[in-house]
Amino acid sequence: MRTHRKANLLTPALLASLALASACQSNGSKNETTATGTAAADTTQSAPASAGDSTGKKFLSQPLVRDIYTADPSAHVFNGKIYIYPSHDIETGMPENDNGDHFAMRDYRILSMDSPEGKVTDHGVALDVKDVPWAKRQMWAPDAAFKNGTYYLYFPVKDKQDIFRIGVATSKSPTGPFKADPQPIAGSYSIDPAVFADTDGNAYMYFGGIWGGQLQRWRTAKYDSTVAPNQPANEVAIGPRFARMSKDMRKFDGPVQEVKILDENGKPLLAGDTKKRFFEGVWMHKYNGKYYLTYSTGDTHLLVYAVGDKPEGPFTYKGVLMNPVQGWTTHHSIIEFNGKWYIFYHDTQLSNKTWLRNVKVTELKRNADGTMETINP
Ligand code: FUB
Repeated sequence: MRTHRKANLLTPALLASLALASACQSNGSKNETTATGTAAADTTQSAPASAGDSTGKKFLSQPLVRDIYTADPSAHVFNGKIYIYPSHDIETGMPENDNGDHFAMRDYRILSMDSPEGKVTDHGVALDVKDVPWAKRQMWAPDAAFKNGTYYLYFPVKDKQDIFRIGVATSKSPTGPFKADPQPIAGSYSIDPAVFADTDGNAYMYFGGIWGGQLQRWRTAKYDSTVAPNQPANEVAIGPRFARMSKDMRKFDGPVQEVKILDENGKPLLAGDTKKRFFEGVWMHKYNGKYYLTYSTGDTHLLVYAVGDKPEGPFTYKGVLMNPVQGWTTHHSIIEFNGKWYIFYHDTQLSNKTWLRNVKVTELKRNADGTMETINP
């Protein structure tokens, strides 16, 4: 089940988090506010949920903001500043299930920081589901890009037929507000877009997620709602999708392809290899001329990575980037800032509820051979 893997503990901290959940519901204004949270090492904060370490365990980093719930952080450096495009988690009372109906988000709020250790600013609502003509529900993990003076927000949301599509919205400001195009990107489906701008000026979208992300229902060009979430273990695992972006960044320029992820012997990963195979939350970055495809393994709760020579792959599995966080989902992004590399991720430290998450950041370290150190969050 895409539900709690770890037991919920009813503690005073959890009660505090309920108060936070209630505050989060009313905190939808567009006013720019400065968050009370600070990055990584500061554990002395006094926000209502500061005792939110409901399991008593130590966390590597602290939540970046504490007055709203945020998840799926896609971070980018625009004009020397860090912008985070997260999901905005809310409490809606939807029951937990494998479709992820309990992730019932309705808008996006953008965060910014001058540095990974700096103060975090919450810029208010950047896009609301009610302002997307084709959308019905569940604004999941977004991403953003910048080109020729325009910022692009890419977002997965279910359409009126309850099928995930990927939309695009534009703004002249990295913090919005964003205006959505009247239709989703033609040919798009499933969830978790990640747009990667290569050094040669080409841009690509990676996307997809199985189970509640519906990717298994796209074996052909036609959506088939009858396909079961789990593939037979001996089948080649479903891969993330990849498409080149058009020059105007609003369309796919060419066909959507499936990305191949291979094991160390050059054989495609199998569906039964659940600690290595792709589930959701893909990200792409380039380091020393190599393409690093990082992603979540979903029901085994790992962030792992595979390396390739071209943006379209194939990619060869290399190892675990991050061990499981507290909470069912794990989702991340990677940026370089002032010569260091950082990973933005989330866990459920403030709420201990799978669907009420908080974003975090920590440094990502590499070995001389380009492999990445495993992070214990
Ligand atoms: O936030 C909803 C979904 O949970 C995302 O789209 C997935 O990547 C997972 O984090």
